[in-house]
Amino acid sequence: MHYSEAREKYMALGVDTEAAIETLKQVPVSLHCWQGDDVRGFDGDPSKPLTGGIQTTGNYPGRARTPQELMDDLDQVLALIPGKPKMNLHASYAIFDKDNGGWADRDKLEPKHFEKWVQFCKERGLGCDFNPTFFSHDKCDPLTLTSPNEETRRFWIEHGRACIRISQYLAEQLNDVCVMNIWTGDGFKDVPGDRMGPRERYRDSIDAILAQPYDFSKVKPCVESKVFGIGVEAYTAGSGEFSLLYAAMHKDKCIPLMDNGHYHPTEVVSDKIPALLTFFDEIALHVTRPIRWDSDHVVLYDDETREIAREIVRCGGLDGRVHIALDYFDASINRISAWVTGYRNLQKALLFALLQPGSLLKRLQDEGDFTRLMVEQEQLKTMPLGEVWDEYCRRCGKPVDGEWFSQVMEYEKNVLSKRG
Ligand code: RNT
Ligand code: ZN
Repeated sequence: MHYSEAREKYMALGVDTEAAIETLKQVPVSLHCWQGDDVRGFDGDPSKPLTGGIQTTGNYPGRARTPQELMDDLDQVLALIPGKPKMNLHASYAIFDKDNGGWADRDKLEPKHFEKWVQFCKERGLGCDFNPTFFSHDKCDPLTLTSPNEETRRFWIEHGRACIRISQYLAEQLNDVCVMNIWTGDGFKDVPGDRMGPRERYRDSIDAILAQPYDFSKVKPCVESKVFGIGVEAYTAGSGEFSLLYAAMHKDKCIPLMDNGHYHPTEVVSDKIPALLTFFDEIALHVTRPIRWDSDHVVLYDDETREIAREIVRCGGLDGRVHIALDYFDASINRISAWVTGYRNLQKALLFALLQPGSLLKRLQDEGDFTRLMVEQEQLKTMPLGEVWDEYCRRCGKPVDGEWFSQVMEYEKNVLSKRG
């Protein structure tokens, strides 16, 4: 089947594939830098393990070990993904060199440590999101923003404030919104003796971070919740209620962030999107794939990814109300392929969502015609999405499915396999 036939088929449903393609080209989706090096960053000892309730598994060869290697890998990814990517950096990816005074601790980070990233983004026409890094560092005691030790807590507040200044710099330099996500893994392995103290300190710490001036139309601090992490199974300070309420009580300066790996297994973020958008002007998402826990597997073109995309689209999320980012890290397969697969799958899910006859489905529901609603929704699953997807990739100047993997293998052979 050709694209033109697929277009006709969708037209018969009242769906305009041309409009869907044009819309999707303009939807920013954040590409997380941390898939390329297993979340290690450049500011610490690379031989030390990740700490703070997140973990990567696997040791596939070819991990990026330097800023240059990571940028080279990102260029491979960028060549193979359609749409409008923007970068997503963690503070631990600061680039230190002789020209900018060498290594600096996290409380002393400055915009100059991200100058090379700004250059990278400018040359490629990308915006950039940012994240303070409250994990994998000596000053985690192991708590950070919730620590009862004032010196520790101060250090991490200063880190957060430095990151606000860096986010403001990124937004200004790249003339684009910078979403700055606050996530800490602070919590306890076993039954706590005090659940409220850490949460009060967390609240006060976020207050202190957000007291650093920034332009809220350009810098969007957010608070990411989590149900539990490895090693902190019994209690997480930044729980769902805590984070959502913090954002709700501070709507003039921050927004909530939902990561779909951070809830109980039968809860779905797709359903939470309209719930939050009923009250918030803007929300942020981390799209990932949890298997049994927050395992951060590569995003697939699966039911929940499609449902998340459908809610983003039909709740008007593409008009800047939903900030979309990817968040997964698989070290057991080729990392470029992992990056590209997840990014393309999210794009595909968004295209699927844009090709839904929204007003028909809404009308059937409002009229109580649930029989036909089910039938229509099921039929949509076998509409010729693939033809529209291929056309979208071509119009973005990017390879269609079946054309990109050999390029990744070529790069693995010539570059990745030669890394020690
Ligand atoms: C961890 C959170 C957080 C991290 C990144 C690296 O559970 O999802 O967003 O994955 O900041
Ligand atoms: Zn996340």
